[in-house]
Amino acid sequence: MPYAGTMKLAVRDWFRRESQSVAVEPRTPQERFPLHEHEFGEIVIVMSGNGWHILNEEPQFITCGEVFYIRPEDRHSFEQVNDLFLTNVIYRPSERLLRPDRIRRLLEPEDAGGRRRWQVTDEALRALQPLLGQLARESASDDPLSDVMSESLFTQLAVALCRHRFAVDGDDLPAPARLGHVLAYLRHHCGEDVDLDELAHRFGYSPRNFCRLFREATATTPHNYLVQLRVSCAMRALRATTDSITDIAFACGFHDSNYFSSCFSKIAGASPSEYRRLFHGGEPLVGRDSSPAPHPTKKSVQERGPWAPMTSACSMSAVLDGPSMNTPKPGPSKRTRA
Ligand code: RM4
Ligand code: NI
Repeated sequence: MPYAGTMKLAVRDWFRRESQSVAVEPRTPQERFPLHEHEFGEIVIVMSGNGWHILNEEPQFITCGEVFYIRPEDRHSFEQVNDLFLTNVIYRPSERLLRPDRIRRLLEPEDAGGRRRWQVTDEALRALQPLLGQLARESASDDPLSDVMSESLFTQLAVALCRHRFAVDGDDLPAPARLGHVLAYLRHHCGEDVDLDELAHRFGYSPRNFCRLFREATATTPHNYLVQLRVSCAMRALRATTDSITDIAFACGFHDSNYFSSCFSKIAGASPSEYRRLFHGGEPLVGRDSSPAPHPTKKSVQERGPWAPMTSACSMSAVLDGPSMNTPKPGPSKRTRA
């Protein structure tokens, strides 16, 4: 059994009492966290920064505004985190407001087609802060009434997320979400040539402002974000197809397979062919670090400092050097997406 021995986070370690069904776990920042599943459900809201989230074997490069609904049976881990600030809202069904059918209807309405990865706009993220703050305070309180209050706030949160979320890989974004538009555009078009200066201009940013605001929110540069997206696209293709590595490099927006291999190895800790081999040998991962991920410990919510700020300090780590991705390279002509 490939998953025998996966760590399971237990209700008794993460909830304060039997009657509690919602708790908030701010991660400021989220450290690397090994593969695990839970006895409870989890809403992960990415407040700022970036990192690799492996969800049911699929590596995803994530950044601010993304929202995940993690089911108890899902397995996930966080790797290569870079100022990644999250708010985790963990929940389990109760006899009161949060009956299982109700949770399901709120978090996974039928018209959502089973999607669990979403994005909310920067505006919506800001608007959610007071609600998340109140939920954090209530769920940390000893007052028994706060259990019901937390459930009710959770319901509000679920509705607010439902109203404001949009598909992470879609093109139809609400108007005020400028940075969200840019992130979604990059996710959607990372296999194509992307001119970042032109993109900034199109969304009304000056080139300098664009880089600064982008880095404040995501802890990385637009260029590096694009590289990481292209590598995650390549990881998917290496796992799901038998296409040649060169074809995959081109289909994922690289113009030079050596440059692709070097970016890939830096991020994945394995060359593309090794990665493919390891995956088919049952060892999928990203950034196989020599140091083991720290074993997680439960710290109580009160021990943790104030509420996560919206933006983290601007960190420039993880900027990959290499030729600019939007300059056409000599060599084989660009192929179309596989
Ligand atoms: C961890 C990590 C896990 C989450 C627990 C509650 O730091 O974010 O995904 O399940 O907290
Ligand atoms: Ni988790």
